[in-house]
Amino acid sequence: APPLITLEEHFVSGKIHGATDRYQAAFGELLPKLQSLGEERLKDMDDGSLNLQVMSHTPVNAPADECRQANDELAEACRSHPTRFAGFAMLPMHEPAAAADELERTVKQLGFVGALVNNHIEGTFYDDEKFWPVFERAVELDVPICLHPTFASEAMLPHYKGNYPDKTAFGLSTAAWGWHTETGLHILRLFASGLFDKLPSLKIVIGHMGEMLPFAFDRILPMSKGWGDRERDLKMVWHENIWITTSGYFSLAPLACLLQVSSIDKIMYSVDYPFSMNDKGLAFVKEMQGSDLVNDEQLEMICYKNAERLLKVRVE
Ligand code: GRE
Ligand code: ZN
Repeated sequence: APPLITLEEHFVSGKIHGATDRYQAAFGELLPKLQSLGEERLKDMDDGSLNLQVMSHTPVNAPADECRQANDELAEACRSHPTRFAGFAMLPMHEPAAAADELERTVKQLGFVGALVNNHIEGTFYDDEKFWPVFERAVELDVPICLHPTFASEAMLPHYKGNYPDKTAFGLSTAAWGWHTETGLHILRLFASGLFDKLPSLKIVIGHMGEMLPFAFDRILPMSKGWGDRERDLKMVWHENIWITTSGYFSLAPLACLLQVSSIDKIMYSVDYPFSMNDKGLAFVKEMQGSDLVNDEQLEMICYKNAERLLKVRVE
């Protein structure tokens, strides 16, 4: 297989209040992997023939000082293993001015390659202009912002509750459905708000084979023409501003759909470690390689070349 870069790979920092407890409760057996910024993580990377992992914190809304501390901790790990680790910043999005400044600090002083932000703050999405200074700063710094699913707000939770146990509702509100539909919705909201007219070179990354948007694209597109007086239509924005990773998905059917609606230079491999494992990712890379969906050159773009260009990194 070609060299591999992954971009949705998580850790949990002891500096973030409540984060360890939350992940202990929900994903206890994964906690050692989430906490590892060294040996165990590197071993798992080797198991998946993974060259470079871009790390980010798991979804938690944290105050600015805790974000700074977690980012410093991540930067230290990246300094210790500069050829294996890179960082996406954790930002206090509820304080947009501080979030923009922290993005700048982490990129300029810590060498981070962008940020990964939660999909919403208790149900408030970033089509609200108060958040746009963060996107403006990302454009100035020429780094991407990854929109990552986060836990449903209190107001959204009843939407997932039904005639089944709460554990089922939790699954429905997270990785089985809600995380992805809500992140797909967010991309459409950002488009409809005119954000991409204001910032035509903004770079947004989404995971999970496009958060359900590729499958629905041909139904959404004609309707989206009525969403305000946009300079570029949704299709142009999709091709020019949105990068998509394969994180958490390891099958050819969604990839085939993604390839049909997207530009090959916007598709990037990722795993979503440790919620998915790197060896499973490697098996999928080999499956892609053996399929007739992509040729060798396209596979290289997906595996590392597109990420190298977007993040301005090189694999060794
Ligand atoms: C993720 O960040 O993608 C994630 C979690 C928790 C469980 C599963 C998962 O944060 O994919
Ligand atoms: Zn993730």
